[in-house]
Amino acid sequence: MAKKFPTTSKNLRAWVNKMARMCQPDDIVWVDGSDAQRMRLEQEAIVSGELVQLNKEKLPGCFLHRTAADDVARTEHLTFICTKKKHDAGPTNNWMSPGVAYRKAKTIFAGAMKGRTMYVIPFSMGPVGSEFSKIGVELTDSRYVVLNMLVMTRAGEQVLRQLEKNGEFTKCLHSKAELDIKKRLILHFPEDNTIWSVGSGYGGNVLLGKKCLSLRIASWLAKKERWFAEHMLIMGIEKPNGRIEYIAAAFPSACGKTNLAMLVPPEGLKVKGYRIWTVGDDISWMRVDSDGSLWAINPETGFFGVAPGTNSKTNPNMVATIKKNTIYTNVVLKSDRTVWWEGADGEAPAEGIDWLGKQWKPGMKDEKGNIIKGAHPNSRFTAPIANCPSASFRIDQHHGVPISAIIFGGKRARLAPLVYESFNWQHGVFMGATMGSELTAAQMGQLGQVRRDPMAMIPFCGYNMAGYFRHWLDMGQKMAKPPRIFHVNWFKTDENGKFLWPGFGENLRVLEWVLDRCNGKIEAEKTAIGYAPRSSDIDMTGLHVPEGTLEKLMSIDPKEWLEESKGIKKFFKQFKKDLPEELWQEFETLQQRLKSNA
Ligand code: GTP
Ligand code: SPV
Ligand code: MN
Repeated sequence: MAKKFPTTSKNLRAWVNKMARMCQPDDIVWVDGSDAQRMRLEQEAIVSGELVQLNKEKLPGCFLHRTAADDVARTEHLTFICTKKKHDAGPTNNWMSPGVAYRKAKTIFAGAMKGRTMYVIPFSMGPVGSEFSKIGVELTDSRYVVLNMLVMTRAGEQVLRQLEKNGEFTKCLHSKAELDIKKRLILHFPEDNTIWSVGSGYGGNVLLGKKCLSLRIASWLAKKERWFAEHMLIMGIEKPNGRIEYIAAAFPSACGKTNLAMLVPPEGLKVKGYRIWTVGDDISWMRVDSDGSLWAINPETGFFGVAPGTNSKTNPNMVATIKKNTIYTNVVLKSDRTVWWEGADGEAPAEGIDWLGKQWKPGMKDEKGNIIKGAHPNSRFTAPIANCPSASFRIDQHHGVPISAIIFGGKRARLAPLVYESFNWQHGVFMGATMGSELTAAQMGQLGQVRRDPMAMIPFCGYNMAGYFRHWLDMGQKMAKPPRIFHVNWFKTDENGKFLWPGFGENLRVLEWVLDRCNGKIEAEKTAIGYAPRSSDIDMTGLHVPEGTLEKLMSIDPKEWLEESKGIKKFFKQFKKDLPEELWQEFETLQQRLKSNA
């Protein structure tokens, strides 16, 4: 018994016992974080078919996993915030009362782990013991989940010791159950510090330390404890004089966070000697420190990145990162036991096994005549940050890094210019609150449709978003030196639907302007929507784009913006009286500026 329950925390033991009585696993195994245990689990997962061992010479320590065909992305319509009062979840979240939610889920969890092992994973989001950090314990019947959590979080014995100090932790329960979409629920109980996820085996639904704890539960805590839990990358930009400035950027899912966080400076800017440091690619926890500025940590230790489009040209740092100790999900298996996806390096293989496990050849078509992709558009890899050549040396710093700029962005074929800056903090909050973006493969839904996605948090805010906006406004008051706020769009297209901006490494040209603005080095042009770069202020050295490209990228059409405002107004109105008055003021003054420019 002592071996099975290696903790002195009564709280934890009681909860594990209770959940085990409900799920009825054959066995309970505590995850200790050792290499020996991990390797044992890998071997078991190969035998059970959960993992395929990849080529040991070319991809050492790498595995392939395939999910069920209808379990390939976060299922937002099955994701709920379960608060006593519906109003606390707000109009943008799915809501269920805790009583109903527990009851519904219990019927699915009951006996769901029969014939399986229940793994107990103690994990810390953030460095163990840091004042930023939060502890969770995930119970799961999936070895794939355990192996992913070991990459994505600090997990194992030392976390248990930390937990025992005050006994507090987020209770995270997961079961694959039957992997039946009709019996799938992702439930958050912020009032109980609890997450229940059942019926899925896909990343964001089941790696409960990630979106569920680090954003939905953490955003609730952050409001209460006056900090930020955000869907943001964190990166450092080092100048030749050795000074590193850090920025945090919020883009919706599959809109370029991972790529920006580890960009390689473009050829044309090489002489300037920049160096990039990756702190995080998805989640940022930020606190106001005694110096009055905002400090950030990345609570994770791994990347759960989008595979399609990743190659040596777009993201060489990631290509290097995923050469070892990586779990690939839903990509193509080649005959030499390496992997491939659309937009990977090299030619498509003559044949392979696709993400569904079927024999596949490039160019194959379905009965409707559409090309069948080998890898799922939301196929991903799980890899340790430590593998990344640009990994920051401050990742384990308890204190994090100071943030000079916050950048919002989305995927917009039209409307939003390449870059602009807010007039002040309040206007910056308005810019974030009115973000829009086209839907991608990272969520189940209609691809390409524009939806409002404030601060890239619409799927992740664990409470009433009107309160979240209030929190953002209040935090501005709390800081002596608030970061400046910007908006970017790498995805504007021309008349033929081609991207106008080359993106990826070239995005550093925009960040250069952002930092120059933060340091008060250059003036800017005042436009209806914010400060914009003067035409000569973005360094275009070595960039071969047709004449007039920058003008097209920077153009602001007041009529289009007035049209956009209708959607913003509708979005704001659903919050009724809860919406902070400041945001309506910003809305009105924007209307006036647009009308006088139209
Ligand atoms: P999540 O992990 O879902 O939160 O996504 P993310 O925001 O980290 O997005 P990621 O960096 O993985 O990029 C998603 C897709 O956008 C990939 O297919 C990239 O190749 C593509 N992409 C990233 N940056 C750029 C860019 O600057 N320009 C263009 N055109 N595409 C980009
Ligand atoms: C996202 O969808 O924003 C992701 C992947 O980063 S997931 O972990 O599935 O949420
Ligand atoms: Mn994300």
